[in-house]
Amino acid sequence: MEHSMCKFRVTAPIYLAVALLAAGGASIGFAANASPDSTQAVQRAATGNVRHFVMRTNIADGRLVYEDEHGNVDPDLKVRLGDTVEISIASKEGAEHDITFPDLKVESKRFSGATGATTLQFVASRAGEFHYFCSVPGHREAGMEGKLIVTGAPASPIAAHRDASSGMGGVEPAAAAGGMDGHAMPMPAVYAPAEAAAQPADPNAVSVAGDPAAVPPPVGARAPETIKYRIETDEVTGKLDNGTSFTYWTFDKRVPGPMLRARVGDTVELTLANAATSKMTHSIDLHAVTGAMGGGADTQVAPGQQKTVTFKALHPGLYVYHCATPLVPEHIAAGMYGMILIEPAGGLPKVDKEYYVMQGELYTSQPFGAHVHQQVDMAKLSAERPEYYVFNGAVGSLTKTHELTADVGQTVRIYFGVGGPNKVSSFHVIGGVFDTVYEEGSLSEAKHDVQTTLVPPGAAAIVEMKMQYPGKYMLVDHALTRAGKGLVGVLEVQGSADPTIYHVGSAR
Ligand SMILES: [Cu+2]
Repeated sequence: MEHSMCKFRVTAPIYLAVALLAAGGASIGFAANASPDSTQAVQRAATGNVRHFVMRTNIADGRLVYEDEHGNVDPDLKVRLGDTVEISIASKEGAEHDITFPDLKVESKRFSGATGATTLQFVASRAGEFHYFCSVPGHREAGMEGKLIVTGAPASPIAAHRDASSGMGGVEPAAAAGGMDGHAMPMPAVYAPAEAAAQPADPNAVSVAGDPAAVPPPVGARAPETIKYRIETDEVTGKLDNGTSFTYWTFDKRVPGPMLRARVGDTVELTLANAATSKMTHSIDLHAVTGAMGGGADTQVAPGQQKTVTFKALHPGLYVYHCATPLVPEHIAAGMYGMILIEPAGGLPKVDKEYYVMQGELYTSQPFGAHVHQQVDMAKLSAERPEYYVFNGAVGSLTKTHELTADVGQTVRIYFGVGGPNKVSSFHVIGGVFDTVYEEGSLSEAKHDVQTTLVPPGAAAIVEMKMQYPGKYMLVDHALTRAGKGLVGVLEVQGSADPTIYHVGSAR
């Protein structure tokens, strides 16, 4: 901050007079800080034409973008030095956005489908190329970035006059500008990207830990039919760990989202409803769907809206679903993944217990264990350096909040998947050997007697174990550093111990 202010004094003697005007009654940007004379001041600083741009946000080719009125994506905004730049901008797809010119210290207020269009206005009093982008975390990375190109020479002595003021050394630019014009100029706040101070954990954070026992009943031997599902996307302040909260984006307020279950040949009608309280667009791409980007393109749902797609389950197996709204890995890391099981004709062999477990990782600004409200760190997401690894959404989901249980003699089946978004799991149960593994979620072939099975992001495995000895069996990723970052679960098996299977001491 100190450094940037110094830099500002040396290099930017108020080249840019900024005023922001409200459109349609929406108050925006710096208007709240502007003096009643600010518009007047801008009029004096502006020496060129007023250049009006109508823009909107959209989702195009899997990216979040700005569009101009001709449909150009992330357009170059070309103006001449001294022009007044006026931008009217709206959220076409409904999610919350802004438009920020950090080099010029100009940013709009956040706007969404609910707020309607907003307008910002400023004078281009410095030549050059200046990036604009959306400062909502993840949106710039998802595609919302363009350039303002300011060309030409100063059209009046004002700029030269102001250049001369750069000799004022440590004088505050606002004071300098005010002195020159005899009016207080509206000084933009210093643009502060995501590096805001850590917020305290929210004491009202709710549990999003998915219950591993929340498995729909087996399909059995029935004929194909049409089944209907409705899932709601919700953005909730959830408990990531004791003393740590996080803003989760979820399917049905839990992580993973609900397990769906159908049989091959079924027609599945799926409605995705985005809660009115959401700030983001959300969607669903089911890996069990053939065509249409798994439903991802047709289910982009704005806050307060819903959309329905219908698909036929052509392939049996266990499939991941996830949100497919840019920036997709950001939505997945925030908790937007789940699984759909498509049973083969005749169903799966009967077992005593079925569980639903998914692994994911979180990229937070503060380190693992910090007692704060964790924010997403886009640089760590980009570098694939997570702070947390979790089963079912949160630290302790499968050790404290929920537990997997079985009795000696029972057969346990775990539907295991990796939401990721990035990390492969070496799924292992400490103390157990998988009697059967359906690798990669494929039911075409079973493997037997497996210690650890590899599950990539966006994939699944079905593992089965007949529990033959009591005790605590630990669910882990055998990349065991991750156990210290939250990734551990417990399967508690009760019953009598058979000493021929295991006992302490010498052979009898
Ligand atoms: Cu989403």
